[in-house]
Amino acid sequence: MSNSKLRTLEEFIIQAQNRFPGATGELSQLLRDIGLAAKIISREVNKAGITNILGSDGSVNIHGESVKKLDLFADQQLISALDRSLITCMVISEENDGVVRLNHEGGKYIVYLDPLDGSSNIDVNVSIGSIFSIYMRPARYNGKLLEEDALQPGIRQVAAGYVLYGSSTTLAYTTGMGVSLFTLDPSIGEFILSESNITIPEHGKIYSVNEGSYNSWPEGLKRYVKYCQEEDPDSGRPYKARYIGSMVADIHRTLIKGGIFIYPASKSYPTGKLRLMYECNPLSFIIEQAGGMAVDRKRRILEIEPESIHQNTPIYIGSVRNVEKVMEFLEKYPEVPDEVKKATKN
Ligand code: AHM
Ligand code: MG
Repeated sequence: MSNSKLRTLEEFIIQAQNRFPGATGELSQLLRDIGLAAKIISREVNKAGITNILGSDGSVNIHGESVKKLDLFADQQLISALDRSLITCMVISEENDGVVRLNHEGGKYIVYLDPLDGSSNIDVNVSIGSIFSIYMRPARYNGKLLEEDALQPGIRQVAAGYVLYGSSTTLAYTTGMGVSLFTLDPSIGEFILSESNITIPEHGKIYSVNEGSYNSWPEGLKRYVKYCQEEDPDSGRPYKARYIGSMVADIHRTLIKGGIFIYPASKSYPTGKLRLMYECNPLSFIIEQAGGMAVDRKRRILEIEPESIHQNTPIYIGSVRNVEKVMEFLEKYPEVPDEVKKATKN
């Protein structure tokens, strides 16, 4: 491709905005702010080892996990980028217990962030990512901003995406009209469009789940994973097992190659481990926009009515045929650990 045909993230966003004559440009600005913060985080992730920013800063986040220095750096960069442009009124981040009210109370948007997902992988130089999810703030007669304004189902996201800091830095986002993928060219410091309207294969030959937890899974999942491992050349089985332990990286591979990623409700995590609002909703929006599917077992992830900003959910996400198959197993073998029964009151 000649350079004249390269499209930067900025150009792409502005061209997309120009297709809507009435657009105010605020969402475009917000996406550009996230793109800028992502470049700064990417630079810091790449030099983490040499600047001694790597490692735990000694504090513990609200979920009791030790916080790595880079988590805090990413959190600060993203929040201050959003604060500067006065479009966002409130941010909810994995690194902050309560909601963070920004300086512009009148801002139109509420943003959820997982500033650095997969942080246990930082120290070992394995891919990590940032995730974002954007909602419109609901209109209220008195204009007051309430914490409950942030509790909206994923189906109401106006945009969502992720940045993967891997062998290259990749940004994927959707505003509900397909998924676009950009790659950071470090020589010019710009995200360049790699692909628009990405589609996930309808069926994939990779399953991705932490098999160390096998004994604490629901029966249907145990049977499904055995099915993935059985030999059946006609359907391409045995499937490959791949599990990075960074959801962004596992979902990015699933988006490109197809297959399924699973984090179930289990004995150890009776309501699932992953967070609905800043991990599962945005990544489900991306996967659905690419033609895939994401459910918690009984419901579409995007239709779950949230009760709290940090709540967990089980997730089965990926190519439609793989997700449908695991659902068949879960229906046929409905037994779940007692802990899961108790937590879900059924
Ligand atoms: P984090 O946000 O604290 O990094 O935790 C979320 C991560 C996901 O990226 C990943 O899919 C999952 O935790 C891995 O969990 P486990 O080690 O239990 O398999
Ligand atoms: Mg996370």
